Amino acid sequence: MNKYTLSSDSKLRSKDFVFGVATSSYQIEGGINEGGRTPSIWDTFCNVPGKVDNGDSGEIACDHYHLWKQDIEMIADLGVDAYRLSIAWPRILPQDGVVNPEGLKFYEQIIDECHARGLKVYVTLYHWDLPQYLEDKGGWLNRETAYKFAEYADVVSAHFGNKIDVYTTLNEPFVAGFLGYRWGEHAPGIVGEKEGYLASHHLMLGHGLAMPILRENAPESKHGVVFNATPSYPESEKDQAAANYCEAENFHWFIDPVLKGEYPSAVVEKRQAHMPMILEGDLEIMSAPVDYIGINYYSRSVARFNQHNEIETIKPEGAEYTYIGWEVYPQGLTDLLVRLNERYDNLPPLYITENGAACNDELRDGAVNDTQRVAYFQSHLEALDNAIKAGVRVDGYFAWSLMDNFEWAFGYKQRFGIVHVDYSTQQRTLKQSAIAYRNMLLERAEENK
Ligand code: IFM
Repeated sequence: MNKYTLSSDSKLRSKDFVFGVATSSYQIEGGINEGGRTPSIWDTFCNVPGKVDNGDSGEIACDHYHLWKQDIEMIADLGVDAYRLSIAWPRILPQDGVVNPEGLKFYEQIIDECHARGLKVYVTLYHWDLPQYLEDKGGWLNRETAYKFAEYADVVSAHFGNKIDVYTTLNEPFVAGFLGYRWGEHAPGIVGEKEGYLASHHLMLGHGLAMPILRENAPESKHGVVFNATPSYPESEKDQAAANYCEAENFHWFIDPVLKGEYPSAVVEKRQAHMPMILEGDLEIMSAPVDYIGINYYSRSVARFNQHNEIETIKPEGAEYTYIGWEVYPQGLTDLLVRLNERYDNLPPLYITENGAACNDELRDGAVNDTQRVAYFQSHLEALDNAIKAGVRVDGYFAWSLMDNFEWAFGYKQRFGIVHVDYSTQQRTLKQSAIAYRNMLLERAEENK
């Protein structure tokens, strides 16, 4: 397929709908010891044997620290409207309270180059690279880190102001809180039920503390937060409560404080012994109004009660899976968006801030014919359009990811890029999925002339 096709009445054809590509700092930058940056928890974690496949790390990654200019040219050539990136906290504040002008300059030149090429800039402040000096004081288990995050948000937004078109406080607090501090699969590798809930409470508190600061410093920009959300389905009718609980714990726990000013009662009851200390006023801070919510969607989960009446998730037989082992389930995107719209009366406009697939790509004769990924994007764009037609307001869509990069605990083996990266030469090659994206966007631009 040379081009994703949009139906003649597709809402995605509108010139106001934002199409973009997304990346994050630790996954692409490299240059970990350059420009005054100090270590983040991911540098430390990657050095622990056995934590990351193949002993990989973000030390060099896509060398975007040096190749940023050509990468932005490549993004602009795709014909997208926007680029979603993240800022590495330890580049901006390499020591507690010390601002690094070189770090600010690095991002400033990227933002300027994007604007010069007509791209809007969506910046995430926290995509998991917490400065190690804060982890040494307890990281997200320490309430103080939420206040440190607000200080960091202040430094960035005071410097850039309205120049950043869209600010995101956190990317996927579920992953940062639960994979990092509950299950130990991500940095800093802490395992503990109480710890997971405490860290996630402090993450959301940090989000809430940052919101008024961002608004003050960048009154014309938009401000919000990004969640990963996996809709759950019951294996059979008797498992409906299991599926409901999975959604409550995996994403209502994070979104409800923002949109309802409370934690979901199902989780509070079931995890009573592990609830964090919630101070008076915390939920009020966390529920500061947001201009948008970003949703990262990849797949669904299927839940059931096992013989001990415990909830477990299963992998349905006969379903299609990507190389990373995630089920391809486009209907889940429609269902998820419709469910969110039904659950929250005050749902702000949404963006799909990430969607994509990790496939077993092969570069042959200078081309990557990533048919599974192409089909994945086509079906998910249709699923998104169906949700919009069903009444959900979604203002944009970002493909994850611009290019292959450091896929956290999976290292470089899992490739999510629409652009192939040869890590030995840093050569970038547009995969068929990128070409199809570009052709769709070219056609849309023609139509909207
Ligand atoms: O690569 C990640 C990204 O950093 C956050 N969302 C999910 C992606 C795929 O795992």
